Amino acid sequence: RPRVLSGIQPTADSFHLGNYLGAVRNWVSLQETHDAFYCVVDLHAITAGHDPKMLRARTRNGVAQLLGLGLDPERCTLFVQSHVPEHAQLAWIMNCLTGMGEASRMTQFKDKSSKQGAERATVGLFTYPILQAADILLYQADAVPVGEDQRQHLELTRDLAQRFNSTFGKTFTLPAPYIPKAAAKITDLQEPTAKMSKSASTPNGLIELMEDPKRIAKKIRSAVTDTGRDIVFDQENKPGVANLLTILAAFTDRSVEEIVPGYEGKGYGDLKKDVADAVIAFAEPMQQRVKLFQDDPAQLDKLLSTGAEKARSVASVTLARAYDRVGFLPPA
Ligand code: AQP
Repeated sequence: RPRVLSGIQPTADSFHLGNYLGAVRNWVSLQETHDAFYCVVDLHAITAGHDPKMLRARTRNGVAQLLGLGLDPERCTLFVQSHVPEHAQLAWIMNCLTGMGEASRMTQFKDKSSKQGAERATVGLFTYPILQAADILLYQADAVPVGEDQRQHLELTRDLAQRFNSTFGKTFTLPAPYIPKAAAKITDLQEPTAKMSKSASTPNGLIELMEDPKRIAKKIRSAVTDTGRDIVFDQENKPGVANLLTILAAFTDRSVEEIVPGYEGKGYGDLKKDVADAVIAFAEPMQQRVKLFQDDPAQLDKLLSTGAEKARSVASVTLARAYDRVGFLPPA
């Protein structure tokens, strides 16, 4: 079975629609066909300031949400990044292989650091994609299911793997992005040219999977649509309508092309109602499943300890090989 690895940050109380449709939904299906490793990346979550108590709660809640969304620890390896120290260890080696110029070209860093103020951005935020490269390479992943926004980081991962391999001998598998065309990018409901994002979106532009269904419906009703009245899929001129169609298609397992003709003679209000119904039909039972997992922290911890053990059994082999290739003296 080919191997996949992906991660998600515990930086909010709830994952959002973009996280699910861009990434986690694919994780769920890939666990049937692939040797799948999924992690809640808490090391990444401290790159932009955080509260320790909140981080701990969000990490547990993140795991509960992933389980509620359909990850099954019998079918995949689910773990917390900081439980596997090899991530930070390999990241150091990758830091030493990355050029300053190369790292400076990462657009996500540019976006996030300009929002925070360039002086306040941490070195951790700067090296974030390098830690991400280590996450992926440790597991010799063949593919990485992520949203479109992560494509550039994956390119860096491939470059670093290639550089390590050609400098020190073949050690790492070159991973390919796994970004399905449908629903690869969900945009902000209020600003439909920007990606939906937990840190950048306004509360009304963001749909959190764990929020009250009534609020979800309200946000969708007040989503920015576009001038005109026709319901057509035109990302350039009608990004708001295109986003709603993308969401509806994803939740009803149809293509946008199949959906559009049904709206002939109908208005934006009809489309919004259908989108809200579809999202809520998914979110309500999901929230109930998540609550069951949240109510049993002992079971969560047990499951995570098994996950970390499975992850370490792979990561430690790769790290030992990398340490050897780099020339570190083994401890006697
Ligand atoms: N709007 C989106 N559309 C599609 N996919 C998305 N992802 C995030 N936003 C969208 C995908 O979600 C996965 C996990 O993301 P992450 O935890 O790394 O967080 P992120 O990419 O940093 O997500 P946010 O919401 O944008 O957080 P902030 O605001 O903190 O940056 C990834 O696979 C990502 O592609």
